Amino acid sequence: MTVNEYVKKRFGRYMDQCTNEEIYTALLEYVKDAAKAKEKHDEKKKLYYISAEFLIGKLLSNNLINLGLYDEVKKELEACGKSLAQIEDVEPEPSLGNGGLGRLAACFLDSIATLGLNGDGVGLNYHYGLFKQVFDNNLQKETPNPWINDTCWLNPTDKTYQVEFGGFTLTSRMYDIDVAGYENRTNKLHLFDVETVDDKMVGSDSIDFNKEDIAKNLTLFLYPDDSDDAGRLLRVYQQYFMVSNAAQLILDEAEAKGSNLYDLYDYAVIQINDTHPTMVIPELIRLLQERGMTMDDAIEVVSKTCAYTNHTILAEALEKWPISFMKKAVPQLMPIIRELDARVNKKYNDPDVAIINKDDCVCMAHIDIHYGISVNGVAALHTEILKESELNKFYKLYPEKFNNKTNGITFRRWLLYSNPELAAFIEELIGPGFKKDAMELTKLEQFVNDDAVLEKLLSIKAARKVILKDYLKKTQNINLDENAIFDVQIKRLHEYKRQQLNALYVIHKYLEIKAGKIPTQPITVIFGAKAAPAYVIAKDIIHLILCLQQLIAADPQVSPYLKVVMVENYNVTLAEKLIPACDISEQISLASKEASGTGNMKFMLNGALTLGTMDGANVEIAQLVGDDNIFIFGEESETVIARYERADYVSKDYYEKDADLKAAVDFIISEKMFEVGQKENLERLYNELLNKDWFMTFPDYQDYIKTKEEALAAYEDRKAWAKKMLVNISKAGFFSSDRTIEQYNEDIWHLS
Ligand code: 26Q
Repeated sequence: MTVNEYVKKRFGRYMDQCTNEEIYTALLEYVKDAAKAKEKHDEKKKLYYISAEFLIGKLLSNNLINLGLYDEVKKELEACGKSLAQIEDVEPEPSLGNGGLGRLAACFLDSIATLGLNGDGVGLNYHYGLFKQVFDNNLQKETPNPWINDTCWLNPTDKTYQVEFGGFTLTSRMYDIDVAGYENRTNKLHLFDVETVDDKMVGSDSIDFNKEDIAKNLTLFLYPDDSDDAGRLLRVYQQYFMVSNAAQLILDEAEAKGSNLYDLYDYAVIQINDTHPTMVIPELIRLLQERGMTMDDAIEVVSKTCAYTNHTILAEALEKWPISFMKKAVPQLMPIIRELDARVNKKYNDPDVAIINKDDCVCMAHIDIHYGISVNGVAALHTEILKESELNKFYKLYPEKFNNKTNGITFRRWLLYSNPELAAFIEELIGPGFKKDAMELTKLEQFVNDDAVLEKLLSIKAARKVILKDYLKKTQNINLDENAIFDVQIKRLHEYKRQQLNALYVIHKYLEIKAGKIPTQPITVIFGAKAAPAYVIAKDIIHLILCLQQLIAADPQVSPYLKVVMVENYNVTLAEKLIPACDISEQISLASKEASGTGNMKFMLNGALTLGTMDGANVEIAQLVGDDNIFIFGEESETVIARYERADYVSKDYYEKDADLKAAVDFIISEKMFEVGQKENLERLYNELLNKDWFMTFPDYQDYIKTKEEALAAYEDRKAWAKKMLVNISKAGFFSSDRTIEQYNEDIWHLS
């Protein structure tokens, strides 16, 4: 059936007489049917990728591409006077993730299906996801992001389970979203929910709600505010709800395929995405005992089934839940956790590797490491740091469990969909093979001295800048100058990611221009970032950037040469527009702090050059492209780690010795800034930098300025720049999530 026939069947009219909403609804059915036809149910062993976050983005175009229907649907719509882009605007973007970890899970589902592997995602059906960010008076405000309606990708199923908490029981329901692989099978993302949840607890302009009534609030939001105990406790309820459902599903499916449960690991492998799903381990042990297994056997079976991915080296992000929380929310797990702890203590007698620590908290990662088959980091440097410092004691106990799986991204979304102009040009040069085997991009190297190819690369970039300009004008009333260098930093707002360092550069440049030093080329510094609602300093950094944006835009002496733009509500849809248009990709985390980063890979693939520290996967990007094709600055991870160990960093010393740095920092609390901003926020940020600067922006400041100037100067030699772009694109194949997933399968999952 054609789309038009679907439309006619659903609405009794043909496309040319339908609204975009109606066409979207019909297309949704069309795609769901096409995806269903590619489901498979015959393999014995299945991967369950359990994650509290799946930042899937809009799905319509992605599914059309993967199902091989994109071109024909686009043409059919055009023939009826409709554009696919307009239909796509109807689709809301679910915000079922915070950032990197959630987007990685979504890329992985795409690659798992694309490689034809039997693997499903399991998570939660948050009604409002994360929050929608709005700017008000240069401050971030949070509002709900509803995305579920009658016409969405969720398919209700008949599957329901009982989930018991301390004092009450909830009935769950499973909802499924199809995951269509690229020219391959369809898998599922299973999202669990409770029907008692009350959407009306949330007003339209605030994310406040009563945190006590679990039956009514359990799946309203992703990670609600954790600044108080009620919010933190709610997170424990969410996590247990997720994994209890997952565990019941896994056991049901294994038994249905003939497992006697003693051989569970022949039917299931569970990837635990950070520690958020860790309770699946004690929960499975509990359920296996309920089904008649001894504790010894249950522990042995589960220990052969679960694998853990670590995504962070920030100590404060390693989950530790107070026993008091666990006793209240999930009392039935406590005897099991105590038993797991007792066994560890008996064997190793070392409080550092115990499951329950001296503060009576349950160390979630420790459960995963002792009772799992694998522990992996997400970039080479990250895994080395885990082995050598953060998790060194565990590495000594279980060297064979530790392995690296450098992150990747799906090239379907981050090239074929988001940059069709570049994808088509690559295909013209080296044929279509790179779509299935990303390493074929290396064939582009042969064109590194081909002027016509270099010219074309530049013209594609220029065209993408105009597309971004038009999009931001239309959606956010932002004015961009397409002739400026686009310098982009888009990621969650966190001090370790150091948006504040980039902001200090902006101030430095502003002061230079005011002093009469005019840049040869206009530069636009673009930010996109959400801050956690309770993260005060992160919100102050957003305030600083928004104030700079206003101040500079209003200054005719500066604004022709320097522009600051902070896009509102940065999300996957915006990333898809920003990344193809970027010249300079800002990856400036403090070395040792960013586990991997995945935005860095998306930018590289789209021909942006990295300005970055030797951190996370930047290290591997630098190795691949070579020194001439990347702009590296800043102290290296060993230096940083040693300085933390010595605990002798005094930011004021740097400030007092460097007049340029001092001027930039002082500007934060200048009269000019107070005219556009809030004194309280700006002073708090100033004091934080001057007296703490925990993520060491000052030691890297001068090198950052210098290296950024080098990048801006290099941009002026357009041909040399285009060569660097080409080298970056040609080396990006390694960062395909297809490669990452092949490695997970080869080393950990062993699916056929
Ligand atoms: C922790 C404790 C209590 C509540 C919540 C959390 C929490 C929530 C979200 C901890 C971590 C996250 C998200 C982490 C994340 O996104 N990490 C990123 O993962 C990417 C994929 O591996 C990496 O590329 C990034 O470097 C890493 O920061």
